[in-house]
Amino acid sequence: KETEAGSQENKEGGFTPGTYEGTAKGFGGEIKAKVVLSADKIESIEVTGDSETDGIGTIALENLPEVMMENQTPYVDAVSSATVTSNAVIQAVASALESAGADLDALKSKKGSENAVAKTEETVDTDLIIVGAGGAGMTAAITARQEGLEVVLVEKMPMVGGNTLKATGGMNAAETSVQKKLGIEDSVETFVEDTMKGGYEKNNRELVTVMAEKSGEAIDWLDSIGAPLPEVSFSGGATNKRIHRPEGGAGVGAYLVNAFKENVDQLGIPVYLDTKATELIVENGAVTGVKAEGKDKLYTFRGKAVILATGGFGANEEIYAKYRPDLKGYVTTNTPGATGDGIVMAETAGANLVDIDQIQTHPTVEQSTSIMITESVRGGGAILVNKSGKRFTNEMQTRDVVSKAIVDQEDSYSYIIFDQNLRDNLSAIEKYVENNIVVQADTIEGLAEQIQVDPAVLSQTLEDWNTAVANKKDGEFNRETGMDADLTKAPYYAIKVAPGVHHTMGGVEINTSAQVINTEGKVIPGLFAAGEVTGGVHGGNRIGGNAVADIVVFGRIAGNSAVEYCK
Ligand code: FAD
Ligand code: MEZ
Repeated sequence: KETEAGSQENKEGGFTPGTYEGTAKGFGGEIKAKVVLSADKIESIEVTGDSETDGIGTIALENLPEVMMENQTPYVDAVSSATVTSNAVIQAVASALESAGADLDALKSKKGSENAVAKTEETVDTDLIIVGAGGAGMTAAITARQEGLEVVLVEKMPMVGGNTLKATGGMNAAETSVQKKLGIEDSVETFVEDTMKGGYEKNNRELVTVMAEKSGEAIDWLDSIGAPLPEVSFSGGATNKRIHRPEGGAGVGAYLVNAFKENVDQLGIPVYLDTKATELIVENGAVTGVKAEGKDKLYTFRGKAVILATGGFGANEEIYAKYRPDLKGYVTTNTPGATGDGIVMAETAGANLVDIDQIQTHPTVEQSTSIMITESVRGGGAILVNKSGKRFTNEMQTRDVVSKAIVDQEDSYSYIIFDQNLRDNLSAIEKYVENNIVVQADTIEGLAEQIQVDPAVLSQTLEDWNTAVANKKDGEFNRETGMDADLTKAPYYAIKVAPGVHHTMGGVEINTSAQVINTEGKVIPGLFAAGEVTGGVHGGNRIGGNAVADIVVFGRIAGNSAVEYCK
């Protein structure tokens, strides 16, 4: 514990020995962290839940060195399951360490110096280095390897997937073989115009056009690698049914990541996990490699080209609150790895940044767990009501508009209401039930009582809504999509929601070949980028379903462009 001014190096250890406890709200209940400290190290961390949150588990002792500091928040990367890398676990451990008086910054630098002493150096020679094993990175890797390049993937987390793993609603694509089969009329032009309108025309139209034009073949490519998306629904801001998802309404992200990883493994692409890229190597103006820090090694990856696929910075409050101070204190839907490292590395190598202040909130996030309630629930027919039990907006507008509508309600929250029929058709909902964030009742009145709204008002709201669905006319708010099914099949469900930080639209400037552009408007030789690390596609507001389209389309383009460049 560094209590007074003075240098940390003068101290042996750094803790006051003892057992310290911290708590945080999460998983519908309370998370407790018990941290045992000796003078110079953390001996153990145990994270448990109460009756509501039972089964959180214990973090293994051998993983303790992995208590890292990200943005001055301890991030327990020992916990690799998506459910428990929740902010609640992180906050509980942080609060225990803080009650021990531990200086989190000092702990970070202490760990850094410990690592530096222990680490050996290794140089890896290859053709193409891809930083970030999320959706864009793995798509690019598969594409480039299929064309014969030697490829390595460098991933700072202990698992692949990034934010892609959390994607739920689906992937937008127009004029697809799937839409044709289902008799859905749509066009590339409408896709472009919806995206430009949703992004307040701030988007780079050339990039948007490429995404829309190549989205149909991207759906076929996914099919060819074992990841068909055979169902199509509505997302906010889309004129037509365009968001493609797995059978049964399962979350799209985990499904795609599984398929990507299988292909990566089959193609023999090495994945360096727990390996954080720290710097791009630039020689004679061209990018030729990456420096990275692994658990016990310092790597120099040397090649002919680099693709940055490091995602956005939606988990980095320090950065997003700098651009959007109003978002300080918001929960985030993002994984802890979304800290914007690639943007910083690219900028250091001369890249131009675009739309960096454009940050999106998702309107329906359960606040104690940061679990996002997919837009597909509204696309499938759910409504939003305020604490009086009344609808207050067209739920299918773009997410910036719906987020604002929720924030403008008394106490700035809303309930999303749906029925058994909707649950039956959208298996993504089961995760919400498993996490105890769903209130359920056999009647609407019973549901109203549980969420403490006037039963007569909620019943009238549902009756009016079901009439609007039957007449295909929402006189109150002019909703036109997501009205295929009424809400009449018991049991009825409600989840309390409010907005959370969700997507960072800005990033590294690229051209339509996914080449990175410098501040003088010229291509940086050897450097490509794809996915949320880039800016330009989504402009001032991303349409739901467009990020997965972006990562698959531009992941493939980046892979192919790198192949051409390397050859
Ligand atoms: P990521 O998938 O985030 O991958 C980036 C990877 O880079 C990560 O694994 C990260 O750990 C790694 N990395 C970062 N820095 C370094 C470094 N220094 N060294 C090595 N590795 C590094 N979009 C849709 O279109 N449809 C949806 O249904 C949808 N649902 C979503 C639901 C949630 C809860 C969230 C958070 C997002 C959702 N999105 C959705 C958005 C979409 O998932 C993301 O924008 C997209 O998946 C980003 O993909 P990516 O490959 O660019 O980045
Ligand atoms: O694109 C998204 O972020 C999206 C569709 C999220 C969701 O609501 O499922």
